[in-house]
Amino acid sequence: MEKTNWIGGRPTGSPIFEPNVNPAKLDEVIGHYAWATVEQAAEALAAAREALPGWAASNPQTRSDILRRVGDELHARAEELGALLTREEGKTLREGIGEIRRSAQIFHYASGEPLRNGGECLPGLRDGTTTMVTREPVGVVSLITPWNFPMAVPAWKTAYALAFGNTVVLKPSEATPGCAWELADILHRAGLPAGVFNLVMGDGRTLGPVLVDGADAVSFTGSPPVGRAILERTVARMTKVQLELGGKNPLVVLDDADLDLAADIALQGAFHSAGQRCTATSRIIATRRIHDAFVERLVTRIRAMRVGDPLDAGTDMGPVVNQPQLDKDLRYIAIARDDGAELACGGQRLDANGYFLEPTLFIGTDNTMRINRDEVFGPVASVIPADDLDHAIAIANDSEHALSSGVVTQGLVAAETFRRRSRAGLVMVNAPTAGIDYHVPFGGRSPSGYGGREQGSAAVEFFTEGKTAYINHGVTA
Ligand code: UN1
Repeated sequence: MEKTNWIGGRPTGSPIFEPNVNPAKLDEVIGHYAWATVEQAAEALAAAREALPGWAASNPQTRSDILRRVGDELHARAEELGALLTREEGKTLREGIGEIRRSAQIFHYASGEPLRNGGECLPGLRDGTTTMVTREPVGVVSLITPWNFPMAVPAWKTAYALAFGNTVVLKPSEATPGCAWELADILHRAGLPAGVFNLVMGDGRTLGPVLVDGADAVSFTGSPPVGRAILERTVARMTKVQLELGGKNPLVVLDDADLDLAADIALQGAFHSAGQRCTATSRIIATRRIHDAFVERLVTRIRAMRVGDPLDAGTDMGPVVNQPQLDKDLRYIAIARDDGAELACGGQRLDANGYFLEPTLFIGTDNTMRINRDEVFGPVASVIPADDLDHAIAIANDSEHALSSGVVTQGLVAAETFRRRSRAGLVMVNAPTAGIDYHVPFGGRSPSGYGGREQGSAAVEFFTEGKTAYINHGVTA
């Protein structure tokens, strides 16, 4: 099965087609996907540029209807597309279907934005004048998305970009082009005019510079080094840029926590989706009094996890996404042991016909160890002991990352103290650090995030430009 790019409303082939391989069954090829050339990326930008005036001026009802239809189709096909997502990315089928449903909800929510996109009207300070503050599309936007949420991240960037009248070139991760291709297909059948949305699949190093240089705005979710390279290019051209980068997310478990709840929350945050979420829990900070009892509960739960084919209903954790990621996970497991961390469970690769790794927990770690500094992006977490709330907050905030954080406590004062003092963009109280709602702003503080939050009420900031008008109509009565 060959899947092409979408440029100017047309399926467009390429000299290069690459296989998309199931990380749970390495002999299973899901399809062959066209890798766009640099020239094709430029053509996609040109098509988006040509389509911009028409789409920017389109009736809000037209935009709303198209986005709603996209959401409807995603809902209707959630099981089928969830299975595709699972086969290309490796998260469990329940998570895959959940991600498609979430993407549908994102399109439905965003379908209201064209109608809600109001402004402000204020009296001018000179007699007989009024000022109006309105919003306009930014223009052509390049959206560059990661493999770990192959439908949800393309959905939440694309839905808002289109809602506010921008035209789009989307480049999904080369590891998971399947969901983005389906999204492109659905968008076109939902009635999107040619060129409003373009899909170029392939290698980021080749296509990235063209896509970044040719856009009016760039929204990227992915690794910190790539984010920094994009930032430098966009700053030089004064292009609007939004980056969602790494996390090293702490979960604090306090003396008064419900320890079963804490263990459930830690397990979900650290190991669901095989830990491959920028919001995943990787540093579990437990106060000394409950440390051993908490670790015992967590280890029991980890040992009970069934790792295997993510399409099987009984599976709790699938494979990691590919060989480089598996290598990185194993490298960090070795580094942690070398640095003196104690392996509480896991640590081994499983079945060689897929990239399966045991869920892995280290104890006896401190916050200076590399396992607690660098983002691993796999099913690997560690426990750091702390004296009390103040000490735990100091450890939680001592990181180069500031995306998500969590606290487990039954105390209102401790929870509110943590909420205020945590230096993260997201704070979870008695809830996992990962797993977000689609209707509220999402993102981290620098350097985990840059250029404003995504989704909910925040999306309008990035995907529009403001205009302030002064109107001298002369009417004072
Ligand atoms: C979630 O925690 O549900 O790449 C979403 C990521 C984030 C999305 C996290 N952009 O993991």
